[in-house]
Amino acid sequence: APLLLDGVVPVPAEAAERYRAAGYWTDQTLGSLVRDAATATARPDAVALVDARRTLTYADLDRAADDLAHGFAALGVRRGDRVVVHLPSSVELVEVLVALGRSGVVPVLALPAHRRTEVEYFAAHTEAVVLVTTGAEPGFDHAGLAREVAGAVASVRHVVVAGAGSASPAEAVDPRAVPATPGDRAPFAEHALDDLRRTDLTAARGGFDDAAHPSDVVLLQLSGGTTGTPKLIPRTHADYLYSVRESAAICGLGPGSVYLATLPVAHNYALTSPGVLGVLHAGGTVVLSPHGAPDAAFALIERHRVTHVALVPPLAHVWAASPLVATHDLSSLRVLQVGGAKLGTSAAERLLAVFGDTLQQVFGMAEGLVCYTREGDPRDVVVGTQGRPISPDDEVLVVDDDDLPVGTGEPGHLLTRGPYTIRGYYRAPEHDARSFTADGFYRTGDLVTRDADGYLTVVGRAKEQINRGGEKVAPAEVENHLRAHPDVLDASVVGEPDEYLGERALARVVPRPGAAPPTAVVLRRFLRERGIAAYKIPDRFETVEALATTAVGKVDRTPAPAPAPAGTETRT
Ligand code: J2J
Repeated sequence: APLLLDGVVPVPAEAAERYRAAGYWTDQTLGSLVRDAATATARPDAVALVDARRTLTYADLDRAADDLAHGFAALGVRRGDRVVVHLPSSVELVEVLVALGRSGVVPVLALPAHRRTEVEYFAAHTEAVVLVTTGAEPGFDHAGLAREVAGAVASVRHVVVAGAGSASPAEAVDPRAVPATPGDRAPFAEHALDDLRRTDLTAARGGFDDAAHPSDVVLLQLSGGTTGTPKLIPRTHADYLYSVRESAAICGLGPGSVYLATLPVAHNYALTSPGVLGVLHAGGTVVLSPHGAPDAAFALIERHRVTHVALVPPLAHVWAASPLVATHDLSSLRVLQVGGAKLGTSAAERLLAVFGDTLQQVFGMAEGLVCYTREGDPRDVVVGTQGRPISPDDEVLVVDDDDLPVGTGEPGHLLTRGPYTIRGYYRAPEHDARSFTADGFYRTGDLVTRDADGYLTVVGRAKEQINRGGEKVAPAEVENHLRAHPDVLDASVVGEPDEYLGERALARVVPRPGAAPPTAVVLRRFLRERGIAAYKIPDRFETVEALATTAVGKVDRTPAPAPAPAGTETRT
């Protein structure tokens, strides 16, 4: 039977029945998807994953997932438990996701850029029992962060570190291992990920019996966010994998496909649209790159004969302008996806000119709905729209401020409901009341037009969010951090146009009376020390005497109209 997690809003029974009857929701789980690929395709030796350090076949991945599932079970982690996964794009990230998916444990997907405040919030809000992190990333001490969080959040009993050497293997999978906790903070034990897969040490393997049900929550995705705290998105195996299989088909993935992941794989786009999971479903190969800069990415395309790649607009601009296009053989590329933020028509034209007929626009959201332009679509559709939804049963409404439908081609708020769109966030009932209509439509906060063929064009945004080249920033969250500074009385964060990012963040700061206005350097350092992701730190700071208000006395969040005038303080 399905496991109902508290704090998850289920799809009403009538709709669930319809989605099953239509064949959208199947018995597939994340665990069985990889098992099927490893066996049913009869290609267990095909390469599933490649990163800078390791190459895994489907059989390897299948085995690793089993071993790790047993390892997590040996730690006492059970179906329905939450595990915060804070890993860069890597073979280990995929292994851990499939392992947890197999046993019905629920990963909470932190992004690599997240820092203490965010990771601690995810752990506390979900009452996570394990943190999985890395010891192999230069530049930042992820394991140290995990230890801090584990010490501060009582529910966390284990820290699992990927890429770290096996220090004390005998204790590694013993749930009663000596606490690694200093002082009087909450006790937890630390393990190397590699020790969790050592079958000789998982003699105590018990408890795990391929338990996930297709209606179980497969993972908690991260919302772009509009509020002071990030919202988590519960997706089920059935709804998630429906979107994955259809995405794979729409994007033409098959066993011969090679997908280059340059964006963080923890993000919904690179995971499912069609992303890593789409490729695994299709039996293709995923090449994981730590970043998308042309030198690294083009070399990988050439070496692995990459067929599919997913980009955000700023990266697409860099690719189109790169002189390295001329010196690399990119002829294997068939689909170049751009999504996560609006791609302008002239940028789209430039991509077509440089990369030929490969462009696919992707407009999606971790809450569900994903739209694609399709192979064979007329040029003006590929250039000028963000595609149409995956499913014939994606219900799309374009409405005015009173929720009344507007005409074809008229701009309005995008509302949606369907076989892979959530009905509520995780443990956030008050927020749900604002984000969903009474009959379960998700208010995307996007302003769109829809043409007669159902293609959507994003024309603006009604939600309080800054889309910094695909990275989403909730102004309220950053404002709260700024207000915590002793010399700051008040602050407002707004978007302003940026040639490269599309949009960047401007913080307007009101100093406390009598205090010297804090400089941008001071405020940046302050925000970093608060432990938030670097992409949330405003690009520009302005000191103001008071925040402008609207006629009804609310802070005026109208985006700053013009780019930075010369002489103002900008990025350092
Ligand atoms: C304009 N705005 C876009 C686009 C997303 C595939 C692709 C992207 C995401 C994603 C995703 C846009 N043009 N092409 O999850 O599976 C903005 C919208 C949207 C929000 C969702 C996927 N593509 N956006 O970006 O959850 O405002 O998902 O509501 O991060 O990004 O952000 P996110």
